[in-house]
Amino acid sequence: MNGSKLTRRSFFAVLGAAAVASPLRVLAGETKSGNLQPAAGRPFFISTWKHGKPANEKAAEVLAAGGSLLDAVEKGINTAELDPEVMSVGYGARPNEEGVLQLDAVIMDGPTHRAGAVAALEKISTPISVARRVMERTYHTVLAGEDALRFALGEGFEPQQLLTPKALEAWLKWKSDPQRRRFRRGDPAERPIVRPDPHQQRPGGFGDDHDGDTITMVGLDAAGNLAAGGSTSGLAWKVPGRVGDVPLIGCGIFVDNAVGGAGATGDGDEMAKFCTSFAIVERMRNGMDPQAACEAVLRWMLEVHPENEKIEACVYGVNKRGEFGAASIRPGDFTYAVWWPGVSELRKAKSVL
Ligand code: SD4
Repeated sequence: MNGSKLTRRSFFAVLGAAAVASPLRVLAGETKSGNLQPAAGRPFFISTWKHGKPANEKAAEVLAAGGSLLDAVEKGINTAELDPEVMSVGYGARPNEEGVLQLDAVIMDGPTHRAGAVAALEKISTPISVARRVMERTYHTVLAGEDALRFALGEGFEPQQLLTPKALEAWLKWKSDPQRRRFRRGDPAERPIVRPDPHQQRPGGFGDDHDGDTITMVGLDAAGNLAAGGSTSGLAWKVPGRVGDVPLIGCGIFVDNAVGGAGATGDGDEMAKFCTSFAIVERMRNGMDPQAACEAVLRWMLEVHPENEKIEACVYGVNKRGEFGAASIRPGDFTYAVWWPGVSELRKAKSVL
């Protein structure tokens, strides 16, 4: 056991050193759209936003230390959940319109094609870990609300206050804005859409800063197996009980171990209607490269709802060979992180507009 860990570690170290020492092209090919791709047979992680970089690095570390790919995805995403500066995931995220944090998370395992998710979970800082328990310790796929919390407590998770002073301050500011208060609960007729309207806000329809929203991650190990996960507080100031795209299997993330995986971030209320991650994997199954598949799904969203030109919709896909692509609808929207031995970096996705 120890011997195999050492072998794996040194294998990564050699690859890492080679990647740093050689021109990237020696180790990486290019897709038609110009995205560098890692060669097959090496681990690879891709995650959303700048907090995806430390998450990928943690995932790679867990895998190199002998953890499973699921461990890697879970622990990688835990880094964003536990970082109070990431105000859209886990501890310290922005609450719903009542000032309560309700979190969504999901995990999916390629080899067994099993998945687990939690929706509108309160008081638990690491919802992806609860999602994993749902997958591994129940027959079910998604648990929601109070009963998801009851399940988590039964599994030994500690309840805690997730609202940090910084998030409380942001919520109080939002709440005291007369323009926004009009749309609070109790006046549903005046609430055609939760404020801030994600169609109007830029940057940060999902909060006040940008380059940091939901985390979704797809991981590929050296054997070509896939796993994926996601965690989010969803839309800031959302209507209580709102469930976004992240915990809906095939929307926030999806993997098919024979084909590849995909993940999404952005306006989940709109993206969920297109099962974006599943749609990308299906296009890859039918022969598209990941970049073309991502762009095709976003173009489909625009064809069906032309007003989607205003929304933040960001996606990525990776196939079993480790080729990857990423795209957003609007220019400049999407920063994502990639990791493979010797490389850990942020990239800007192409837009379809
Ligand atoms: C949601 N898709 O709950 C998430 C939000 C998000 O970047 O991804 N923000 O709608």
